[in-house]
Amino acid sequence: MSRRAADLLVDCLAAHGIDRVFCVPGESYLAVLDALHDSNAIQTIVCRHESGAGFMAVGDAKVTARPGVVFVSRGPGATNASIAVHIAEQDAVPMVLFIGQVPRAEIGRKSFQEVDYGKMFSDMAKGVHVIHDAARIPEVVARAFKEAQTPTPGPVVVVLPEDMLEDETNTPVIGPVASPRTAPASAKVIGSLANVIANAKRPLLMAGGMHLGTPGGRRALLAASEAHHLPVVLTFKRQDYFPNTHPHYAGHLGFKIPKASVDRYAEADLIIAVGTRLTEATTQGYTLPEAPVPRQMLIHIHDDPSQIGRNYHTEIAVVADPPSVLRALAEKPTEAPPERAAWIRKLNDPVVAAMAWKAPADGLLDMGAIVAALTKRAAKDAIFVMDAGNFSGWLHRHFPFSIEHLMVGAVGGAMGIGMPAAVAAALRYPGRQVIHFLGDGGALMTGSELATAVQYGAKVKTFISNNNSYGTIRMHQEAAYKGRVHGTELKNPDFAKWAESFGAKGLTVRTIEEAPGAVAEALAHDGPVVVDVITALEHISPAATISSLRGR
Ligand SMILES: Cc1ncc(C[n+]2csc(CCOP(=O)(O)OP(=O)(O)O)c2C)c(N)n1
Repeated sequence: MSRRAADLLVDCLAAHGIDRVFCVPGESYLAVLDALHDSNAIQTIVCRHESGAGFMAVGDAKVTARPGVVFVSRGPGATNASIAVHIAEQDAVPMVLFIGQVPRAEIGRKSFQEVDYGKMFSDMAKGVHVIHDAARIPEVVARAFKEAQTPTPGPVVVVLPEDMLEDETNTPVIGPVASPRTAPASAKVIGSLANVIANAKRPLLMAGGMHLGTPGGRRALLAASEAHHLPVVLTFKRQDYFPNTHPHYAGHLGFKIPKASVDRYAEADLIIAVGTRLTEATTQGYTLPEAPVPRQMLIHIHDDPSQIGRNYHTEIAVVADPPSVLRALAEKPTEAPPERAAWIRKLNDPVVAAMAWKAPADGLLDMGAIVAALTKRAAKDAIFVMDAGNFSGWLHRHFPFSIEHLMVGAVGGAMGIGMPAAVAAALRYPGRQVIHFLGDGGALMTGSELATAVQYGAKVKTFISNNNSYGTIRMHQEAAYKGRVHGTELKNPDFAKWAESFGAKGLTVRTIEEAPGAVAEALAHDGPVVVDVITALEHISPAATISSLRGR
């Protein structure tokens, strides 16, 4: 059966299980929009900025563990979307970005809005594929989805010359290729891991990566920790992988965690890194473990062999599916040496002590008051989305995440992911609370995707920390160039009115006392809400004030 290339492309996406695409339209892929017009299988979500569309795809991938799909136009559209490609690479998230391109006969002439995407994305994407021949659409789409998902997930770019999309072809659809999976670790390997663990006095299980984020992965982590008396420290923005109230919980490896905690973790005589790529944030700048030769024995369990031994001299490398290794370990419980109980307490006690939020003595409002109210009111399976910035620190420190929660944010630290990812999460799980923390800086980067939330009925609850500052950078500025404030101050709109103008509900919180009522009202509202939280810049992070940074 002969059909238009664009129709074949859409059928191929459906065959790969894609049911939603995010886009900003462009004349360079009009034929695909026309094909999507008739698709019952795929919903098109039209966004306000290509970074929003890209971040929605990243957010969708984060909450489904399936590839997110974006369509953007050439040049300006693709350059706007590039931030999401970067984050998909940094965060190891499967994403396929389709870009309309100039007609084939114009390629290479520096035509209107033309870009060489192979060059542009060479340090970000896992692959860039240009489809010159409509007959090869099924093959290239299958390759793109496989590449995006295995072995380490990431972004793949597919370039679609606009005239190719109008060609006729009778090539049949190809479904997904079987995903190559690493074999489970052998009984011998599991036995020797158990043996090493049993002999360690101060082992530390460092858990992260996408595979452990599945419900089964989380259960396996808990079971292995309990079977082997292992304290668990989670990597950056993976705080939902292990119950934060469990006595084995040792905290998370975010930015600006107290030095005392890092020093305690460093006392470990064995680090078992599972699922994580041991990136800069996780390893506290390659100090935990210390690169290139750790001070303690390092076991690294990952399903991608290229991730093991990259920065670290690793004594035991296990190339296997991380949840399956943990499940197998859980079936071979060990006794711990007598010192272990004290070690577990040493790591857990400070976390417990820091978790409960206490109203600050100066009475100033910060995001802690919102977190305290959410701790009482958020649903057991609420999804927490956070943009990048210091405001998220209160959530990291004071909210007791369980393995039913989901935490979504950019490990790679991109501002602007918050609102789009929250919209994507709310569309994917319309029955769950989606609670979104945002700064006033990030709010005006991609906050206009609130329009997309209203358009598609995504009931996102956004809490904006409004401190009239790019606060995180102000903090660094105060530390490096005391008192020389420049380029970090902001003048904001009234965010409650701003929200109302989109058709969302707008609320304002000015005092600690107002926080519980506003949280209750926001959660009860059947639609998107923005709460403008007028936070004190003095409380620049959960651990510091501007005065303390200035040495007062
Ligand atoms: C896209 C992008 N641009 C710039 C930065 C650098 N940066 C990190 S945090 C931050 C300030 C965030 O300000 P805001 O959203 O108001 O939150 P706050 O730090 O005040 O809590 C900036 C500019 C970044 N991470 N991402």
